[in-house]
Amino acid sequence: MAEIQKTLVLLKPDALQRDLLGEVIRRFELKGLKIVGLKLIRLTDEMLTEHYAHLAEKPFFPSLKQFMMQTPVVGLVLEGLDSVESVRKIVGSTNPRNADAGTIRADLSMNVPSNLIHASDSPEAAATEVKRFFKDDELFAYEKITDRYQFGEGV
Ligand code: IDP
Ligand code: MG
Repeated sequence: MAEIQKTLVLLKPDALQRDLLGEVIRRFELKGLKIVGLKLIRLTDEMLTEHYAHLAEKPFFPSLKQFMMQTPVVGLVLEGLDSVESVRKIVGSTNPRNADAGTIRADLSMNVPSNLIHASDSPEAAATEVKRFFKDDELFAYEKITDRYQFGEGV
């Protein structure tokens, strides 16, 4: 049974530098995901050490953190049916050269760490990551006239 979920997306410094913020957000809008949180965030070393804890032992960890601090990132919270999995599918796999055509990473990028986007990889991670980057009063609940088609039974 599908459920309405929130998921956390970060548009990385390469998306900002390459003027792709609008294009990437447009892809999520076209899917019908609802933007319930949106802001610029200046990431700190401390935030990144927590966020990328699973990569702490990798040789590229320091340069990954440097990359993520080059400019502010755009934080997005997207709501939709099974949005965690849907967003990961639209984003594509980590290495853009292996990602399926049609995904954002495959269509618009070709390198790591510059693969444009972070997206939560499980409902548990999404809950933790939304809280990590957004305060409760930065999340908005509102109705769109399309909700019945996108989230309901379409009648
Ligand atoms: P994900 O972003 O697809 O979930 P993770 O394995 O969680 O992938 O890695 C987080 C981020 O770290 C990647 O999106 C990418 O920017 C960077 N990264 C992953 N592997 C490498 C690597 O081998 N070299 C440099 N950067 C990497
Ligand atoms: Mg990840």
